Amino acid sequence: MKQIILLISILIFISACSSTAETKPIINEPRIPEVEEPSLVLYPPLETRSPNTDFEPAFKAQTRASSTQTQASYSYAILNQDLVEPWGIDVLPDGRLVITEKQGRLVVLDHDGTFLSRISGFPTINTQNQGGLLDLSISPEYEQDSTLYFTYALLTSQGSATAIGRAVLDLENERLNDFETIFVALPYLSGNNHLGGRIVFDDKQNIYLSTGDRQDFDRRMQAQDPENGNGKIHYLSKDGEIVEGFTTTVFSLGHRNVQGIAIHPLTKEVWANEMGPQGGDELNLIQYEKNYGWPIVSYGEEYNGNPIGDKLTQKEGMEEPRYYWDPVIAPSGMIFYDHTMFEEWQNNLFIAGLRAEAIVRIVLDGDTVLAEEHLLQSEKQRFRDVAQGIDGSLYAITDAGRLYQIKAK
Ligand SMILES: [Ca+2]
Repeated sequence: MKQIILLISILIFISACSSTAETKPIINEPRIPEVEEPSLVLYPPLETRSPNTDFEPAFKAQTRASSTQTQASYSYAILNQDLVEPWGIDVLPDGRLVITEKQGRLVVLDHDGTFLSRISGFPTINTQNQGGLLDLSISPEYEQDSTLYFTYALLTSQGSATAIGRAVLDLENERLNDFETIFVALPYLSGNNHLGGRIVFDDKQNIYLSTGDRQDFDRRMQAQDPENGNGKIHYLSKDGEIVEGFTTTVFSLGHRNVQGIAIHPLTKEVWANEMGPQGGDELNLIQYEKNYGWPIVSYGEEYNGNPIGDKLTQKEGMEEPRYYWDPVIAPSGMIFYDHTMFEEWQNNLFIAGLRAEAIVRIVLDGDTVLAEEHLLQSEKQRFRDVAQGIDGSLYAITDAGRLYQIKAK
């Protein structure tokens, strides 16, 4: 027994020494010149489990980058736990929260999580499996038009498809007025999975919308077909039309199931995460007309262990993910943080992690991942989406129906 205690003590001592020894020096150089950033302390990578595959990353820090920890003290609270399968969250200009529930309802909460109303009135939606009422975004001119944009698995007699609709929110009468579907990513198909569905506006008031490959093995190649609406990121006007100067809504192709899109506050780059196969979740920098490889290249494998295609991770004409996770984190909604409440979080990505059961913070250095942190891991929640409050706090919703808020202390 004594020997065991001694052995454990030695092991604890060695691991304490090695983690200190591996802690890298504080990086003082600002990574984006316009912004004075506080110091970032780097630690060994968070992920220590064996990967599912034996692929080599294409460049340093393409996976298992250093980890870091938020230096500021913060607190968090569960503001509401009565949401029913919430999927998307956004913030009104007055700080109130609008949240979609998968079965087809919009919930309005006060900034402190107090329930205000639950509103229905959506078109016919396929709510099976990964279908449902999905994401939402306030109109870029919300203060003038009170309009909300929604994504959903529109259900018709020919099957379902990822669609965008918009309506005017009438808070006084607790209803949505003038609901109209403005875009459908064709074709309609049977099946209820890999529907993408994230929506974000850029500063030109145009929309980025993600779609998915619709999961079935024999449909995957749709992602490579520029004429097909699935497995893409679409770029649309706020009326759901092709943007002036473009010839198609397809902005990028070769996506499996993009569940998070965000625009960098300074560079205006479009970043997207992607639910990969086993061991192949990705973070991509999205550029026009680029091919992101699915299902030709991937760092993952089938969930039964079979290889994807010819087991390639790189191919000419196909973009490398800027980062990948093996094992997967199942990334969902994502934002760039842009507020002074947490100076050290400025321009960092925050990704809701379903499988990770954490809010994943990613610190970027240009197009490379510098560090990763998992927040609220002790809560053991499947995080579905995140949003930034008007006060700079961070909100997150979970599959179990919780609304969290993280604030600086
Ligand atoms: Ca890819």
